[in-house]
Amino acid sequence: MITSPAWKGRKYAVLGLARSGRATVNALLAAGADVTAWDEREETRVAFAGRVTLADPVETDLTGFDGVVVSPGVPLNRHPIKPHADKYGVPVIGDIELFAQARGGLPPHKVVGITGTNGKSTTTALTHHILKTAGVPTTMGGNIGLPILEQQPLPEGGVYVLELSSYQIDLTYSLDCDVAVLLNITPDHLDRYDGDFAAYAASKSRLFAMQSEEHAAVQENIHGHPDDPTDVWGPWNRNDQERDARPLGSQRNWPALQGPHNGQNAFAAIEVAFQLDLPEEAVAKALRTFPGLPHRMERVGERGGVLYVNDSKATNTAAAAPALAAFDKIHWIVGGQAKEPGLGECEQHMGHVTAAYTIGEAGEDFAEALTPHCAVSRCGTLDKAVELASQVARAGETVLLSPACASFDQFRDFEDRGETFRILVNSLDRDLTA
Ligand code: UMA
Repeated sequence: MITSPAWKGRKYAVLGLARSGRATVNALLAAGADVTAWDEREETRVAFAGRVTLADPVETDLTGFDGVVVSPGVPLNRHPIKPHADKYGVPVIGDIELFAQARGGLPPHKVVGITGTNGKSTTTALTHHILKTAGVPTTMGGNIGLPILEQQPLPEGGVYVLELSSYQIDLTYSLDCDVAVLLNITPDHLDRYDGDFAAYAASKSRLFAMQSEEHAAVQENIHGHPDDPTDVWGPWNRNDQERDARPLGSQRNWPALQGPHNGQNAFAAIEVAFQLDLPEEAVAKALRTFPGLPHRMERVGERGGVLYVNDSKATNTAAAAPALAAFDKIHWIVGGQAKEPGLGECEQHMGHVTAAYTIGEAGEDFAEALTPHCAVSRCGTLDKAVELASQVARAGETVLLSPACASFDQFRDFEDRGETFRILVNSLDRDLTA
């Protein structure tokens, strides 16, 4: 656990008690802080009874509090906590800000912060894998699902790799990343920014504004504001050095990093590695051996020359498009709970799709939209789709689960859907080699 003597005797309110809130409470209590905690769900907050004062900070007199630590999932633009805390002059912060405050007490280390609309988790995991391959002590945390305060402190010379969402950056004020990365920025999460893309982009730009002058900023393929690309990003573009990445080999030899989007993720991680002076051979080896993330273009097996790929994390058409771009002769399993009508960004890659197998609530709508492009089978469920696709697909072709939809109509979540796909593939009649 990461904690700080600076919090001893201080008074904090913690709002939201899921992954990041739980880690926050544990770190603050370990430091000897006085903690008031709350979650709107009773079944969540009762687990903390006896360890903290259970009270809703919105209804608490915050005089004498040193901070309100809010979970990233609490919508700051609508929730009354921010105006309430402002009345008492109490800062509203997140667990990443607490980590920033704890840094002074940790052995000398570096922090890499990675943000962007898409590709954050892959780039974070790849950067972590490169550091490990180079023998550098490293840990990853943040939006990737691992609260940073729950991780073990690193020995001297270690590098913390943080995946940061705009929600987390909004709650952070003093994180000076040694290397900060912006992958891309396209409209997303606009409900949290009152529909204002510039406000969302400005949130991400704060990661760079917090850096001291001598620290490095890496920016890939930035899509600026549609009306004025220079509006938010102009002043922050300090990534002006050309690098020769050729000694690292070709993307063709990086199996878990196929497709143009992964090319961008890989080059961002390579740039971080250059900034951290990591040896080229280690970087080259790491790119070849990166296993990828579960449910993201994850190769789950090969049977009779047919590759099976789990991309269950693709819960909208924009997220499914990279997988369609990355493979050829695809047998595409698609459908679930649709986020938008039509094929969206997938349409431009239909030349790669040999046949489609539709499932879930949106199956019929997809079947109609796909009929002009390829052979379509209305399968309804994932088990039927895998069964049929495995019969139809020929050697050299790919069976791809990239549903372009949420999973909640038929599965607990996208992970459950991906695991079910893995089990179905593994139970196909011949042995598979991943
Ligand atoms: N809650 C309240 N009041 C509210 C709203 C929520 O009490 O008004 C409570 C909920 O009842 C719940 C808790 O707050 O118990 C939820 O907090 P949370 O949603 O922040 O959940 P965590 O488990 O702490 O997860 C957070 C991040 N969640 C979000 O940003 C929504 C996780 O990112 C992150 O991995 C985790 O911290 C560890 O750092 C997830 C995510 O969906 C993966 N991120 C978004 C994305 O990637 O698109 C940004």
